[in-house]
Amino acid sequence: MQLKIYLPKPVMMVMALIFCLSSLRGTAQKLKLNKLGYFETPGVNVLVFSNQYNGIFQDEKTAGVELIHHGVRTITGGAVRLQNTPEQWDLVPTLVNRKVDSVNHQIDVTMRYADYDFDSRITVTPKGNGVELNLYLDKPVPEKLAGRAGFNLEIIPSAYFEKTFLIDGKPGEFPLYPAGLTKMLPSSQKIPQFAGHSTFDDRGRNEFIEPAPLATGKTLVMAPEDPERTIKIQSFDADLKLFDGRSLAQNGWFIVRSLLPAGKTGKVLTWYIEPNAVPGWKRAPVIEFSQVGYRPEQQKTAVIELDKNDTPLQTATLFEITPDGKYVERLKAAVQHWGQFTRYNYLKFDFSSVKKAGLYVIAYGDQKTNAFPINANVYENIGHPTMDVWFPVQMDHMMVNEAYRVWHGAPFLDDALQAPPNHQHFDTYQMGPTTDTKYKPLERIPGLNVGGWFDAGDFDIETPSHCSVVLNFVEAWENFKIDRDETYVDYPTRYVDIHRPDGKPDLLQQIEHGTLNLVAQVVNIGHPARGIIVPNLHQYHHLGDAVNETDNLPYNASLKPYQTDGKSSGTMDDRWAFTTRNIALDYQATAALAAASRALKGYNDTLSAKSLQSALKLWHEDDSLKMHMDSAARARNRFLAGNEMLAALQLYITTKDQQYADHFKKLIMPMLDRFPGFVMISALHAYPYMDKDYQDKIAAYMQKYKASCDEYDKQNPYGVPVTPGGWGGSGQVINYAITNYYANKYFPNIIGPEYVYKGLNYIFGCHPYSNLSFVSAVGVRSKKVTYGNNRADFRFIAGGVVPGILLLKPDFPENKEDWPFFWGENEVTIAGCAQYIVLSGAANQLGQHN
Ligand SMILES: [Ca+2]
Ligand SMILES: [Ca+2]
Ligand SMILES: [Ca+2]
Repeated sequence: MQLKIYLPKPVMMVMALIFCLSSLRGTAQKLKLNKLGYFETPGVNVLVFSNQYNGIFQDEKTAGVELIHHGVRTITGGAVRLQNTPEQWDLVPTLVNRKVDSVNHQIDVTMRYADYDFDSRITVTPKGNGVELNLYLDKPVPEKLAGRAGFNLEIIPSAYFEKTFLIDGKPGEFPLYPAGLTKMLPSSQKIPQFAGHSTFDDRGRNEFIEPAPLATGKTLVMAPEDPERTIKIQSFDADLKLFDGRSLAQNGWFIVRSLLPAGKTGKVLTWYIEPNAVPGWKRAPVIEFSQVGYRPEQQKTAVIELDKNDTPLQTATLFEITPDGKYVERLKAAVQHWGQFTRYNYLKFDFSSVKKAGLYVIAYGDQKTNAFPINANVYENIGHPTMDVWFPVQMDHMMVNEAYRVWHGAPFLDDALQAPPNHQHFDTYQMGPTTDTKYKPLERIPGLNVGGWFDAGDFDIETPSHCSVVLNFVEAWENFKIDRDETYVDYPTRYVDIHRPDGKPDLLQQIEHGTLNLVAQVVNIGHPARGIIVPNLHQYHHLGDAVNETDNLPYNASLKPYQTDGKSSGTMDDRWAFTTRNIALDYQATAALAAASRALKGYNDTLSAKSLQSALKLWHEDDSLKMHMDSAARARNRFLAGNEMLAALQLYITTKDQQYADHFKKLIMPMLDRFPGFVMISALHAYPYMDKDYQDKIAAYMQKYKASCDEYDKQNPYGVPVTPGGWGGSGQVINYAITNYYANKYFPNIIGPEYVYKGLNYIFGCHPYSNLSFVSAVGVRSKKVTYGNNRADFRFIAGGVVPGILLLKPDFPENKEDWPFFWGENEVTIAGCAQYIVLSGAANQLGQHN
């Protein structure tokens, strides 16, 4: 931000830069240990294991020693690691102990590799204009790790693209694309990856790749040309080596590393790390608003996010942009102080009084936002990219074409083999001690290569998500009559064409596509599978056309690996069906199948009938299976009661048989008492179908529910649930807005439409960190970098909804737009997108009711 004032003329620019580098540099303040347990000076925060490796998907690049540099998290993963460029599934240390010593201004952590009985300790303390990091060993590096274990810092490549470095004074440049040297080593030298899996397809050659360093020396200065990114690292003992992890994995980072010496104990490594701090630096304010715009009658409040050292201005201004390009002031008003949330201070600018249709910008200080509309129809198109493009691209077992582009061929025609018992899969699927099917381990289960969607950025059939998608789509079909036709689907040729009407509503076609796979599971397996997924880790991280994740030929044990007879192959790459039976999943599938049977009636009567048959079969079997469960087993199965309730409700709506309504009421009432926020949406779904007694009971809850909604206004400036965890909270906000749509529909005097608009505004840009819409290609400015299956291209698939804001401990909200590979921030999922379709329908109906 500060540099901008030096940039009006090219000549001044050089002068100014020299001034800037020479005068601003020497005066940086020393880092201080703050109350939140990290080292801080304006522009530089050094975190030492404020965040830990949580182990769900191994290395999530949000742990260890980290740097937030002028508002951007540029370094993570500072820890003892066992590879030059560790991949996601390489071993990570566990944190044994973390001590924050506020007297001596030191953070001290002990980490452990249990597999190698290897402990190490680092201390970090401010020194000069940076920090000193010391590494201690009580016992020497274990023999197996000698020459392997080192201290690594990981640097996000996107922050150093088009920038340079000096190593011992010698110049170099950070590569935009990996093209460094690598060498092959025998597998015997490889440190095994997590649980014996391997990310590398060595084609049977028993070898692995090791990247060579880009540069080696004792002093590394990164980006000396950019004061906001300049970092100096000095090692006083071992060499510093700079690596590029992207040669092994597209989500790899730049790594700076020193090997730990063999045979030594005590202090074995000292680094001095000096991230430059631009004196007096303050993060530029972020003006947060809905990129989709606003209806004239709705409340319109921008949230302005300020650096905690920034002094708030008194006012903000709304300009209208006229047809001849003039900015005409329509409102200048005082901003209200909301207070602090995470690390920022927040102001609010209310421009609700402006109701005239037109294009507007918000100005605060010397900043103006991009233009956005106020108009009655702003929500009209918000669901179209998701239904027209995103869902077709996710369609499994089909070729998907869009104009001149083929998104993917028809994949996974070799589905699927029976997963063996007692198997833990790396995508969290699990097989118990029995298969619960008639098939032998690795025997082919027929009939599964039909329908379904790729789960998310990966390509598995995730059955619980499928059930949730089908339920959401039926809800959108029945409540919002979304009958748009922009997709062509042809099953005989397995061909999907985007932007090509075929006379059939796309929403029904998607319901059909999901139901085809669910019914195939129940018919061929006997019950729903937890999921259908590739068995090998070296397949799972697949990027590119899904048709190549397997060879698309059924496995034939009589052939050798990589050998084929044209019809089958000897490569064990077919997906596995994880079939251990789970009654909670059965109930969820029952609900989805019962709902689908209604929507498909009159469209695909055969599938509709099979769907209801499958639902009833599961319901009756589960009734008897449940008898064998003791209360402890029931309690362990935490989704059991909730899903049983969903199944009862959907069976009732479909069959009108009173026993299901009674069952539903019996289940929901105690849950409504215990988890009102979680269950309210189901309670409201049921509302129009239930008797007066039920409706009165729900009405009695609504004041309490409203009070719980109003709490959010006290928790954060957005007035919606902003949740912590390893996955951003867009889904919770969308669920909140949909719940409030129904609450507003049935109880308009208690829950006003603003409880829905707040959720819409948040998703479309009025959220922390940036003001981008979290739905790609929806709103004037939206996410252009997401974790879809095209993430290696740093692009998006239109209509994808990202999880959004990750709240990193202790106080840093983040959603990267120059780095797609944080799934917790950027991974688009079928369940999230289907829920968003319901919200898009609700937003449009909300307009009609008001
Ligand atoms: Ca998955
Ligand atoms: Ca269609
Ligand atoms: Ca195959």
